[in-house]
Amino acid sequence: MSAERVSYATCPLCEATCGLEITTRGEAVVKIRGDEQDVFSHGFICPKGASIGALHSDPDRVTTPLRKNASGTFEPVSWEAAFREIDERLTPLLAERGRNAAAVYLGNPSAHGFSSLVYGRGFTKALGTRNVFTASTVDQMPKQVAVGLMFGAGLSVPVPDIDRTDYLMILGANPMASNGSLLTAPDMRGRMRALRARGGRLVVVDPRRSRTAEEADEHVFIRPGGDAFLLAAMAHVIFEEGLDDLGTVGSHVSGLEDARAACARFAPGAVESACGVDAERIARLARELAAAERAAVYGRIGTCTQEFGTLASWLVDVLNTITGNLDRKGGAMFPKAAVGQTNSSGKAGSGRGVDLGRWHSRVRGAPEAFGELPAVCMAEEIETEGEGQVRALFTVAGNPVLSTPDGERLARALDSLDLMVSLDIYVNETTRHADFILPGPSPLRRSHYDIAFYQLSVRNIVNYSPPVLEPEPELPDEWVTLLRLMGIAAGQGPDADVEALDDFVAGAAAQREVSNSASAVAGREPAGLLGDLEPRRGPERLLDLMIRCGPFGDGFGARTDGPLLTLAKLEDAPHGIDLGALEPRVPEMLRTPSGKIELAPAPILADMERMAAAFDRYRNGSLVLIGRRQLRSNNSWMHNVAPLVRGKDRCTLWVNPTDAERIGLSETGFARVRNETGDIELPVEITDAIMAGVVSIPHGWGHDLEGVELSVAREHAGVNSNLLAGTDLLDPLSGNAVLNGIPVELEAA
Ligand SMILES: Nc1nc2c(c(=O)[nH]1)N[C@H]1C(S)=C(S)[C@@H](COP(=O)(O)OP(=O)(O)OC[C@H]3O[C@@H](n4cnc5c(=O)[nH]c(N)nc54)[C@H](O)[C@@H]3O)O[C@H]1N2
Ligand SMILES: Nc1nc2c(c(=O)[nH]1)N[C@H]1C(S)=C(S)[C@@H](COP(=O)(O)OP(=O)(O)OC[C@H]3O[C@@H](n4cnc5c(=O)[nH]c(N)nc54)[C@H](O)[C@@H]3O)O[C@H]1N2
Ligand code: SF4
Ligand SMILES: [Mo]
Repeated sequence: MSAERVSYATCPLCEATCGLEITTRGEAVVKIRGDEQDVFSHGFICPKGASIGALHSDPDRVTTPLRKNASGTFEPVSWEAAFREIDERLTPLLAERGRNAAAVYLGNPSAHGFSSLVYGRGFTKALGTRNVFTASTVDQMPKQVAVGLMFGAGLSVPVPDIDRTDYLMILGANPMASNGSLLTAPDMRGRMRALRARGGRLVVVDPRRSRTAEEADEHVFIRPGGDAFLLAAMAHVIFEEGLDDLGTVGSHVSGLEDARAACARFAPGAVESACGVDAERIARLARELAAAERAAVYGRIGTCTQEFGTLASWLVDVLNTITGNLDRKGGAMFPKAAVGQTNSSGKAGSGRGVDLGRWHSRVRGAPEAFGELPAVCMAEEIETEGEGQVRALFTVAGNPVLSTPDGERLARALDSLDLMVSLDIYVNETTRHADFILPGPSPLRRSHYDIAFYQLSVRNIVNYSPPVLEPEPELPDEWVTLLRLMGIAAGQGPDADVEALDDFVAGAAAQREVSNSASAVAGREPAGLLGDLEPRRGPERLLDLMIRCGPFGDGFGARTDGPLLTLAKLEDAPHGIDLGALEPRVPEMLRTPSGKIELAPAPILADMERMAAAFDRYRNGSLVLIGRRQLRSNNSWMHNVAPLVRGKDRCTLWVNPTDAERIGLSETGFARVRNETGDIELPVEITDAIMAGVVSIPHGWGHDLEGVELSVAREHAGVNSNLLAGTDLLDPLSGNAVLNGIPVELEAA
C-alpha cells in the first residue's frame, strides 16, 4: 500500500482562493483541510473546498469524450474521432454561413482556470465570431462597465480594504455564504468580525436579513432594484451638506460638478418609495459614511443583476470618491496583481479607456461590452433566421440552461442547433443538448493560478499550485482541447500540431511584451525570452512569462530589486507569497484617455434619465422575486456532490409572514410562483428574514430534466428560479440580465 502524501493547492471553486492541505494515498484522497500555513487564508476553508475529494471521485463525472448517437444517447468516442467530426461539421458551416454562425458561451469556472481563460481567449479569437457570450452578463458586467468608464479598464474594480477600514457598507452581497466576490478575501467572517472588534461599523443593505446582515451593526431592508436611488440620495446629502471631500485623489478627478448635478434631483425624500428606506435614515447613513475616518462602500451581485445595475455600481464608487475614501488605506483600493492586469501594463497614468457598443447583437441590437454580447440574447440569436444566425455553439464550463434567464426557451433553441460542443465535466441541463461533450480533468489533476481573482484581492498575493495528482494522458488539460479547437477554427483541420499552436500562442505573447514600450523587456528578442522559459510549455510557459514581465517580476534580468518573481519562485512557495497590503495607485493605474478619474461618464449620466422615470415604480405593492446564494451550492453545478446536498430541502421559497397570511400560504405547503415568463411550484418557508413584498428562491436548481445524468442532484432536484426571468429584462448599458427584482404572482399550490 502506498504512503500518504500531503500536497498544498489553492481551491479553484470560488473567488476566495483558500489554501487546501490535501492528503492522498495513491490516487485516493484521504482528507482535505484548510492549509494553516497559507499566507492568505491561514487555514480557513468552507464545506465546498472540503468536498473536492468527493467531486474528484464522483462516478457521474465525465471522463471520456462523449458523442450523441442517432438515438439521442451519449456514447464514448475517441478524442481523434471527436475532433475529426467537429471539424467535418464546423468547417463547412463557417465557410457557408460566416464566422458569426458560431457562438461561444463561457461559464463561471472558466474564469477560475488559467488555462481556460488564456487559451479560451485564443479559441474565441480564432473563431472570429461576434457571438461571444459569457456568465459575466448574468453577473458583474455592470461593475465592469462602470469602472471601465471611470478608471479606464474593466477589471479596475476598487475593493474595500476590509482589514483596515472603520466603516463598511455592503449592498447586495452576502459574503457569509458566497465568501466574497469582486473581493478576494478568504475568511470574510473573520475579517468582518475583526472590523467590528476594532470598533468599526458594518452596515448591510439587503432585502433579506442574510447571514451577513446578522453579523452587522445595522441591517437596512431595501426594495430590490432600489440601490441606485439610495446611493444617489446619499451622494445628494453629502453634496448638499458640503461633506464632500475628494481626499488624495482630488487633483485626478474630472466631472465632479456633473456628478453633483446628476444627484441633485435624488433627494432622500424623493427616493423613499423607490428604495423603501426612509429619508431620515438615508441622510444619517450618508453623514455616517462621510464622517467615518476610513470607510468603504461595496456592492455586489444584488446591485448588479438588477434594472439599474450599472448606475448602482457607478454610484458605489462615486460615494467612495466623494468621501475621500478612494485609493486610501482603509477605503476602496486598487489591487496590484502580479499577473495579467491591464492597469499595471503599458503606459502608466492614461490609456485607451473603454469603448462600448462597438457592435450590436443581430436580433435586438443590444450593444457589445468588452467584446461580448448579453447572454439574454443567446436564444433569439439561435432561433431567428437570417444572415448571421447562430447554428453552432461551444459552451466552456457553463450551464446557461439553469444560470441564465428563461432556460426552457434556451433549451429548445439548443436542440435546433446544427452543432453543439460542450467542454464540461458533467452531462447536465445544458450539456445534455450537446453533440459532443469534451471533458477536462479533475481539479486535482491540473495546475492552478487564479489570474483573475488576484486582481480583485484585498492583499497582493501570488500562489501557484502544481497538480496534486498525476495528470492522466487520456484526459488532457483543457488548454490542449482548446488549442485543438483553435486549430479547427483557424482552418488547420483536426490534426493541427498542438505543440506548434502552443508555440504560436507563446510567441505572440512574447511579441506583445517586447513591443510594449513600458515593459521591462521592451525591445528584446521574443526568441530570447522563449529560450529563457525552456523547457516549460502550455500554461506554465505563459504564466512564467507573465509573472516575469509583471510588476513584481524579475523582468528576465532587467530588474534588480523587488520580489523579482519567477514561476520557479512560486513553485518554491507552496503556501503562497504575500506581497503586502494594498498601496495607493492613483494616478499610475488610470487608463482613461484623459488620465483622470471620470466621475461622470456621459453614457452613465444619460442612463440616469431612465432611473428618474422610475421614481414611482414600486408604489403599487406588487411582489418581486430575488435570489439567495447558499454556502453549500456553487451556482448550478455542485449539487451532485453528496456531502453538499445532505439534509433538508434547500430550494425553497422565502415569504414574509404578512404576505403568506394575505395569500394563504402555510409552512407545510407549496407555493405556485408565476409571471408571463414562467410558472413553478416549490415548498414554502415563512420568515421575517425577507421583507414584505419580496420573495426569494435560490438559483441553480432544477436537476430533474430529461437526459441529465446527475444521480445525486436528481434526488435533490429543486426548481429552476430562472424560469421566471424574462430575456427581455436587462440593464441597457451593460446588457446584464435582471435576476433580482422580477415581478411575480403567488398563490398556494
Ligand atoms: N437567478 C439567478 N441566476 C444566476 C445568479 C443569481 O444570483 N441568481 N448568478 C449568476 C452568476 S453570478 C453566475 S457566475 C452564473 C453562472 O453561470 P454558469 O457559469 O453558466 O453556470 P455554473 O452553474 O457556474 O456552471 C458551471 C458549469 O461548468 C462545469 N464545470 C465545472 N468545473 C469544470 C471544469 O473544470 N471544466 C469544465 N470544462 N467545466 C466545468 C459544470 O459542470 C457546469 O456545467 O449564474 C448566474 N445565474
Ligand atoms: N457558496 C457559494 N459561494 C459562491 C457562489 C455560490 O453559488 N455559492 N457563487 C459565486 C459567484 S459566481 C458569485 S458572482 C458570488 C456572488 O457573491 P454575492 O454577491 O455575495 O452573492 P449572494 O450571496 O447571492 O448575495 C447577494 C445578496 O443580494 C441580495 N439582493 C438581491 N436583490 C437585491 C437588491 O436589489 N439590492 C440589494 N441591496 N440586495 C439585493 C440578496 O438577498 C443576497 O443576500 O458568489 C460566489 N460564491
Ligand atoms: S471559500 Fe471558496 S475558495 Fe475557500 S474553500 Fe470554500 S469554495 Fe474553496
Ligand atoms: Mo458569478
